[in-house]
Amino acid sequence: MRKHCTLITGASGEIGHGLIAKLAEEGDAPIITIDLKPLEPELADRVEQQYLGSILETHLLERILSEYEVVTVFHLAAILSTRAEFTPLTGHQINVEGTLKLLDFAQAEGESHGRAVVFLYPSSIAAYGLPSLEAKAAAGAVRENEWNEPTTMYGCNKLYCEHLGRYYARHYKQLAAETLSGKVDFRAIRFPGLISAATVPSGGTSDYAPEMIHAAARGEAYACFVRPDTRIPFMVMPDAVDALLKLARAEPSRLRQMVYNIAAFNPSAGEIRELVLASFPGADISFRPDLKRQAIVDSWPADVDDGAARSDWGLAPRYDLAAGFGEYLLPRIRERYRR
Ligand code: AKB
Repeated sequence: MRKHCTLITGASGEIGHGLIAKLAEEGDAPIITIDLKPLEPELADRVEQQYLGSILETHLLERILSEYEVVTVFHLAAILSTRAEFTPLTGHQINVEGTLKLLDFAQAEGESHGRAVVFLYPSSIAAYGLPSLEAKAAAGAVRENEWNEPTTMYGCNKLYCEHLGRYYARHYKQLAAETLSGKVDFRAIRFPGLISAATVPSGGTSDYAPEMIHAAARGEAYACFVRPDTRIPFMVMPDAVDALLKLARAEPSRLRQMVYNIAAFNPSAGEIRELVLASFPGADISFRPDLKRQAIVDSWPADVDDGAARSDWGLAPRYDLAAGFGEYLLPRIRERYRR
């Protein structure tokens, strides 16, 4: 008999870090992971099996299919927005072809064990594309179906994969004699910029916020690559992980859509600097905008309407900006760099 489990791809990345800790603590099902990089030893102890390799390797997925009955997939593996602009074809390969492989894997699992596999997909505010600062200011809190014209490869990949997820869930092989759809229960969250005390991101364009905070805590100078007035939504990692788990566990009948915005606060880069200075008074934080990365962040909304997530599956971030800094980031980051 194959064993029930939860599969996490891209497990050694930022979200994986928090997710493994929380899932292992709750102990619902054994966790198996796929990543190119091994997990840190402390996390490795909490998973049943690590598969080292790429999500594009068919033999890895086939091995998992033969050994495990995967009940839930958290498909976190991705190449983020800045990195994908330097290597768009690789970005497309990992972000789109990789997701297609995982959706196909989930379909095969669902067909073999007869129940829908819950497939959690972290999409992004990068799925939006506002054409100008005027449009961004006028748009306010954008809804899921507005401004879906991303300017980055990563944003295009995320938006398209949301459609692929919907296809697998509702329309897969619609001309076949028997109904094959319904074996993938696709659920996506459009994440804002994320800030973790445990990890520093790399390859993203919302990275200026976590980079600024971590640099100050390490006593290093930081030149922020966007203007002080730049504003996008953010959330701290524990709330991001809670949101993923809440959506994963939501009753299907409550979900009126497949893709949900979420956010917790939306400070400007200047406001983040002020907060960091209040905690690290000597911090050397300046602004040296990189016009090209700035243009990407300017195309993302200043705020998102996450009313659907709140009413359908109870999104309720615990941390606003002040609590995120005071109760989560600062104590944990101070502790981290004191060691
Ligand atoms: C990035 O900056 O690429 C990501 C994102 C906003 O999805 N953090």
